[in-house]
Amino acid sequence: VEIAPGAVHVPRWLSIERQSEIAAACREWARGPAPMRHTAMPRGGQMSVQTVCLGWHWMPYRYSRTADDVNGAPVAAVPDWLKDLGRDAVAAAYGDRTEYDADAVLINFYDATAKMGMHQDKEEVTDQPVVSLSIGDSCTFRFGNPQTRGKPYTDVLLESGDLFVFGGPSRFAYHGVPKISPGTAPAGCGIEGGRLNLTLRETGLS
Ligand code: MD5
Ligand code: FE
Repeated sequence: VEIAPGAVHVPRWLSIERQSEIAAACREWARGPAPMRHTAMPRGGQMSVQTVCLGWHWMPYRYSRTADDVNGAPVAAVPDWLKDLGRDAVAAAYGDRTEYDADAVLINFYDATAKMGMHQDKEEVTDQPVVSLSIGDSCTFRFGNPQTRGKPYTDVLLESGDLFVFGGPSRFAYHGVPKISPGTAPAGCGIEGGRLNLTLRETGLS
Protein backbone atom coordinates (compact mmCIF):
# COMPACT_ATOMS: atom_id res chain seq x y z
CA VAL A 1 0.00 0.00 0.00
CA GLU A 2 1.59 3.29 -1.08
CA ILE A 3 0.80 5.92 1.59
CA ALA A 4 2.69 8.67 -0.27
CA PRO A 5 5.27 8.65 -3.07
CA GLY A 6 8.08 6.32 -1.91
CA ALA A 7 6.31 5.41 1.37
CA VAL A 8 5.12 1.82 1.13
CA HIS A 9 3.32 -0.12 3.88
CA VAL A 10 3.31 -3.93 3.60
CA PRO A 11 1.06 -5.31 6.39
CA ARG A 12 2.03 -8.67 7.97
CA TRP A 13 5.20 -9.03 5.91
CA LEU A 14 7.09 -11.05 8.55
CA SER A 15 5.82 -14.51 9.53
CA ILE A 16 5.17 -15.03 13.23
CA GLU A 17 8.20 -17.36 13.40
CA ARG A 18 10.43 -14.73 11.82
CA GLN A 19 9.10 -12.13 14.25
CA SER A 20 10.00 -14.28 17.26
CA GLU A 21 13.49 -15.01 15.88
CA ILE A 22 14.13 -11.30 15.36
CA ALA A 23 12.76 -10.52 18.84
CA ALA A 24 15.11 -13.11 20.37
CA ALA A 25 18.11 -11.60 18.57
CA CYS A 26 17.11 -8.12 19.78
CA ARG A 27 16.83 -9.36 23.36
CA GLU A 28 20.48 -10.49 23.12
CA TRP A 29 21.65 -7.18 21.57
CA ALA A 30 19.81 -5.31 24.34
CA ARG A 31 22.27 -6.88 26.83
CA GLY A 32 25.39 -5.55 25.18
CA PRO A 33 28.14 -4.79 24.25
CA ALA A 34 26.32 -1.48 24.78
CA PRO A 35 23.11 -2.15 26.73
CA MET A 36 19.77 -0.82 25.53
CA ARG A 37 18.94 2.45 27.29
CA HIS A 38 16.80 5.58 27.19
CA THR A 39 18.79 8.03 25.03
CA ALA A 40 19.70 11.19 26.94
CA MET A 41 18.73 14.35 25.08
CA PRO A 42 21.06 17.37 24.82
CA ARG A 43 18.69 19.76 26.64
CA GLY A 44 18.14 17.35 29.54
CA GLY A 45 15.54 14.66 29.85
CA GLN A 46 15.54 11.34 28.12
CA MET A 47 13.57 9.62 25.40
CA SER A 48 10.69 7.42 26.60
CA VAL A 49 11.74 4.86 23.99
CA GLN A 50 14.73 2.56 24.75
CA THR A 51 17.29 2.02 22.00
CA VAL A 52 20.23 -0.20 21.08
CA CYS A 53 22.12 0.13 17.79
CA LEU A 54 24.01 -2.11 15.37
CA GLY A 55 26.68 -1.01 12.91
CA TRP A 56 26.62 2.65 13.86
CA HIS A 57 25.49 4.04 17.22
CA TRP A 58 23.00 6.88 16.97
CA MET A 59 22.96 9.66 19.51
CA PRO A 60 21.47 13.11 19.26
CA TYR A 61 22.43 14.06 16.56
CA ARG A 62 25.30 12.06 15.13
CA TYR A 63 26.51 8.52 14.48
CA SER A 64 29.56 6.91 16.08
CA ARG A 65 31.28 3.50 15.85
CA THR A 66 31.35 3.41 19.66
CA ALA A 67 28.51 3.90 22.13
CA ASP A 68 29.95 7.15 23.47
CA ASP A 69 26.90 8.07 25.56
CA VAL A 70 26.47 4.55 27.05
CA ASN A 71 29.71 2.75 27.94
CA GLY A 72 32.06 3.55 25.06
CA ALA A 73 31.89 -0.02 23.72
CA PRO A 74 32.33 -0.69 19.99
CA VAL A 75 28.93 -1.18 18.37
CA ALA A 76 27.92 -4.76 17.42
CA ALA A 77 28.01 -5.50 13.69
CA VAL A 78 24.90 -5.74 11.50
CA PRO A 79 24.67 -9.49 10.76
CA ASP A 80 24.44 -10.65 7.15
CA TRP A 81 20.97 -12.16 7.71
CA LEU A 82 19.66 -8.73 8.69
CA LYS A 83 21.29 -7.04 5.69
CA ASP A 84 19.65 -9.70 3.50
CA LEU A 85 16.28 -9.03 5.14
CA GLY A 86 16.74 -5.31 4.38
CA ARG A 87 17.39 -6.08 0.72
CA ASP A 88 14.30 -8.32 0.59
CA ALA A 89 12.25 -5.58 2.27
CA VAL A 90 13.21 -2.94 -0.28
CA ALA A 91 12.44 -5.39 -3.10
CA ALA A 92 9.07 -6.25 -1.53
CA ALA A 93 8.13 -2.59 -1.26
CA TYR A 94 9.36 -1.37 -4.63
CA GLY A 95 8.95 -4.57 -6.62
CA ASP A 96 12.30 -4.69 -8.32
CA ARG A 97 15.87 -5.68 -7.61
CA THR A 98 17.75 -3.19 -5.53
CA GLU A 99 21.15 -2.76 -4.10
CA TYR A 100 20.68 -2.01 -0.43
CA ASP A 101 23.37 -2.40 2.20
CA ALA A 102 22.10 -1.45 5.65
CA ASP A 103 25.10 -0.36 7.72
CA ALA A 104 23.11 0.95 10.72
CA VAL A 105 20.15 -0.57 12.56
CA LEU A 106 18.30 1.22 15.37
CA ILE A 107 16.31 -1.10 17.62
CA ASN A 108 13.64 0.81 19.55
CA PHE A 109 11.55 -0.64 22.36
CA TYR A 110 8.31 1.11 23.31
CA ASP A 111 6.59 0.19 26.57
CA ALA A 112 2.84 0.89 26.88
CA THR A 113 3.39 4.61 27.54
CA ALA A 114 6.39 5.39 25.31
CA LYS A 115 6.01 7.82 22.42
CA MET A 116 8.21 9.34 19.77
CA GLY A 117 7.71 12.98 18.86
CA MET A 118 7.61 14.23 15.30
CA HIS A 119 11.12 14.38 13.80
CA GLN A 120 13.12 13.82 10.63
CA ASP A 121 15.91 11.24 10.27
CA LYS A 122 18.67 13.25 8.67
CA GLU A 123 21.94 12.15 10.25
CA GLU A 124 22.43 9.84 7.25
CA VAL A 125 24.27 11.30 4.27
CA THR A 126 22.59 9.19 1.59
CA ASP A 127 19.02 9.32 0.32
CA GLN A 128 18.69 5.53 0.40
CA PRO A 129 15.39 4.33 1.95
CA VAL A 130 14.77 3.53 5.61
CA VAL A 131 13.29 0.07 6.29
CA SER A 132 11.03 -0.22 9.35
CA LEU A 133 9.93 -3.53 10.92
CA SER A 134 7.39 -3.72 13.75
CA ILE A 135 6.98 -6.55 16.29
CA GLY A 136 4.67 -6.74 19.33
CA ASP A 137 1.95 -4.25 20.26
CA SER A 138 0.34 -2.16 17.52
CA CYS A 139 0.98 1.55 17.35
CA THR A 140 -0.37 4.64 15.73
CA PHE A 141 2.34 5.83 13.35
CA ARG A 142 2.09 9.45 12.24
CA PHE A 143 3.44 10.04 8.75
CA GLY A 144 3.89 13.73 8.03
CA ASN A 145 5.47 15.88 5.35
CA PRO A 146 9.04 17.04 4.66
CA GLN A 147 8.32 20.72 5.40
CA THR A 148 6.82 20.99 8.85
CA ARG A 149 6.39 19.05 12.09
CA GLY A 150 2.63 19.71 11.93
CA LYS A 151 -0.21 19.04 9.52
CA PRO A 152 -0.79 17.63 7.01
CA TYR A 153 -0.10 14.13 8.34
CA THR A 154 -1.67 10.69 8.04
CA ASP A 155 -2.11 8.30 10.97
CA VAL A 156 -1.41 4.67 10.08
CA LEU A 157 -1.95 1.61 12.30
CA LEU A 158 1.26 -0.46 12.37
CA GLU A 159 0.85 -4.02 13.58
CA SER A 160 3.18 -6.85 14.47
CA GLY A 161 4.98 -8.13 11.37
CA ASP A 162 4.39 -5.00 9.31
CA LEU A 163 7.02 -3.60 6.97
CA PHE A 164 7.21 0.08 6.09
CA VAL A 165 9.76 1.45 3.63
CA PHE A 166 10.41 5.19 3.40
CA GLY A 167 12.24 6.25 0.28
CA GLY A 168 12.23 8.82 -2.50
CA PRO A 169 10.29 11.97 -1.63
CA SER A 170 9.20 10.42 1.72
CA ARG A 171 12.70 9.78 3.03
CA PHE A 172 12.93 13.07 4.89
CA ALA A 173 9.31 13.43 5.97
CA TYR A 174 8.54 14.23 9.61
CA HIS A 175 7.16 11.24 11.50
CA GLY A 176 6.45 10.00 15.01
CA VAL A 177 4.67 7.45 17.18
CA PRO A 178 1.94 9.14 19.27
CA LYS A 179 0.46 5.99 20.76
CA ILE A 180 1.05 2.31 21.57
CA SER A 181 -1.98 0.01 21.90
CA PRO A 182 -1.22 -2.22 24.91
CA GLY A 183 -2.25 -5.86 24.82
CA THR A 184 -2.38 -6.15 21.03
CA ALA A 185 0.78 -8.22 20.47
CA PRO A 186 -0.11 -11.54 18.80
CA ALA A 187 0.77 -14.79 20.58
CA GLY A 188 4.10 -16.17 19.42
CA CYS A 189 5.61 -12.93 18.12
CA GLY A 190 8.30 -13.01 20.81
CA ILE A 191 7.28 -9.77 22.56
CA GLU A 192 5.02 -10.12 25.61
CA GLY A 193 4.13 -6.49 26.06
CA GLY A 194 5.36 -3.39 24.27
CA ARG A 195 6.50 -2.73 20.74
CA LEU A 196 9.81 -3.45 19.09
CA ASN A 197 10.77 -1.47 16.00
CA LEU A 198 13.86 -2.04 13.88
CA THR A 199 14.94 0.61 11.40
CA LEU A 200 17.55 -0.29 8.83
CA ARG A 201 19.50 2.55 7.27
CA GLU A 202 22.30 3.21 4.82
CA THR A 203 24.24 6.00 6.48
CA GLY A 204 26.70 6.78 3.69
CA LEU A 205 29.31 7.23 6.43
CA SER A 206 32.70 5.58 6.65
C1 MD5 B 1 9.50 3.69 14.88
N1 MD5 B 1 11.46 4.93 14.36
O1 MD5 B 1 8.42 3.21 14.59
C2 MD5 B 1 10.15 4.60 13.88
C3 MD5 B 1 10.22 3.90 12.58
C4 MD5 B 1 13.39 6.38 14.56
C5 MD5 B 1 11.97 6.16 14.21
O2 MD5 B 1 11.33 7.07 13.74
O3 MD5 B 1 13.92 7.41 14.15
O4 MD5 B 1 13.98 5.49 15.21
S1 MD5 B 1 11.28 4.71 11.34
C6 MD5 B 1 10.22 5.75 10.53
C7 MD5 B 1 10.74 6.62 9.42
C8 MD5 B 1 12.05 6.72 9.02
C9 MD5 B 1 12.40 7.58 7.95
C10 MD5 B 1 11.44 8.33 7.30
C11 MD5 B 1 10.13 8.20 7.74
C12 MD5 B 1 9.78 7.37 8.78
N2 MD5 B 1 9.12 8.92 7.14
O5 MD5 B 1 9.33 9.56 6.11
O6 MD5 B 1 8.00 8.92 7.68
O7 MD5 B 1 10.07 3.48 15.97
FE1 FE C 1 12.68 8.42 12.78
